Amino acid sequence: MTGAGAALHAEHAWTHAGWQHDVRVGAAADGRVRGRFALPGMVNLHSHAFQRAMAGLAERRGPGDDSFWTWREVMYRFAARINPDTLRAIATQLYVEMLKAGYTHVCEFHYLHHAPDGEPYADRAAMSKAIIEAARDAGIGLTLLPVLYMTGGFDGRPLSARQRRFGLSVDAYLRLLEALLALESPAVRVGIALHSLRAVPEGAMREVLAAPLAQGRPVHIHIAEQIGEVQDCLSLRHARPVQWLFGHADVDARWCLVHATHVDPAEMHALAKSGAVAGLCPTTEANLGDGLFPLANFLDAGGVLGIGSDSHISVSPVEELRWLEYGQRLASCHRNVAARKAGASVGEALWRAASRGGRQAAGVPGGSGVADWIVLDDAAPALAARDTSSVLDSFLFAGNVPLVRDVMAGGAWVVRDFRHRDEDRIASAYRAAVAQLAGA
Ligand code: NGQ
Ligand code: ZN
Repeated sequence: MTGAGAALHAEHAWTHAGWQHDVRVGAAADGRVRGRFALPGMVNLHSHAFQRAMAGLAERRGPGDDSFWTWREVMYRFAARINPDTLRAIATQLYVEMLKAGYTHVCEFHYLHHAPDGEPYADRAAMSKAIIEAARDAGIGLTLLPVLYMTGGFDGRPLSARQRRFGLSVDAYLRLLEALLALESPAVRVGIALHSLRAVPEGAMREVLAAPLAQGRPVHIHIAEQIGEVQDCLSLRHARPVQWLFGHADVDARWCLVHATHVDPAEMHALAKSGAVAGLCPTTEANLGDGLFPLANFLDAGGVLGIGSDSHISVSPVEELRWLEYGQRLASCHRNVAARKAGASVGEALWRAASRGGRQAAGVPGGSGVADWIVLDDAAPALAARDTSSVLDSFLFAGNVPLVRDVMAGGAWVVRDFRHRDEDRIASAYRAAVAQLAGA
């Protein structure tokens, strides 16, 4: 923390050690912001950026009972129209929205590798580079997770026509990983991802996890989101998905198990004990009808969690954390679930857990060198007469007026007075891209 020329001067700044007072951070290279309450920026640990542009377009009932699987068909049809230019425009707008909402880093779980017909682009990293350019343009920290996707189901069936553009062999995957590692910088990290147990055969999983390039990096996987996949896994692999994964991989703190919705008590304890992050995406999980993660028992077992906006039906850490808590209240008929000790604040418990787990999942260090801050709106009525004991609860639970006024990401102010530094240009490019997709 630096002195008089600081970029941020907060009356109260919330750190992992608790609230600190009269805090000055960074050098004032691009101006100084003063505020009453500053919080560390949130990590969004799970994103499929292209899906932002279809948010709201799958809310009309189809001919039968709609489900995750019917939504996926709509999503596949939409994905089939995305190219590197539209991906860049959508992702840049999405990342601006994330910053304005209080996310300062995003883990992009990226599997749209090839052209719509399944043929690789001349530059096989063209789509990944569109993501990197988007993050740089918006000014958000990025952990790019190129995804291995090989099969259409647990039975090893080939990819469907619409899935072909996701497909990579292990060799092609490792070549892509190598190309992306060369693009790493302080703002861009690279991890690895297995789409799901449905999409990655056991042998391929082992090869990728054993590859020298993969060592020491975050490993993300979608798991046990839907009951149907638990049933398929049981019938073909004779174990539940999380149980199978723990039996076949060394799951440790490098891992992020995205969703992990349907876990039995033994799986939940194994996950908590492993130190892996449970990557919870409450608004998407609600939107897709996934189910509820056993939050209270997981927290009591010492489990690590983080949040993601996944399909981007909503882009707000406030909404993710609020619905994480509200889902539990609705299901259990109790209040204040995420706060596990008498006197504890739910808002603080949620923000602390999700920022710690998010950083772990993203592979970015936390601690005193943090250059990612959000400053809340001093003038907001919802925060009137709040102090350090109540501000996080009011921030997360009191209404829907945006309360994030300024955002510093990677040491630079990217949002000042509710405006992103380039939001008009980026929104126009986004509108043009979406108009083009609608006409495509
Ligand atoms: C995805 N999304 O990869 O975008 C997935 C749907 C799948 C979520 N699971 C596709 N929320 O899981 O096969
Ligand atoms: Zn996902």
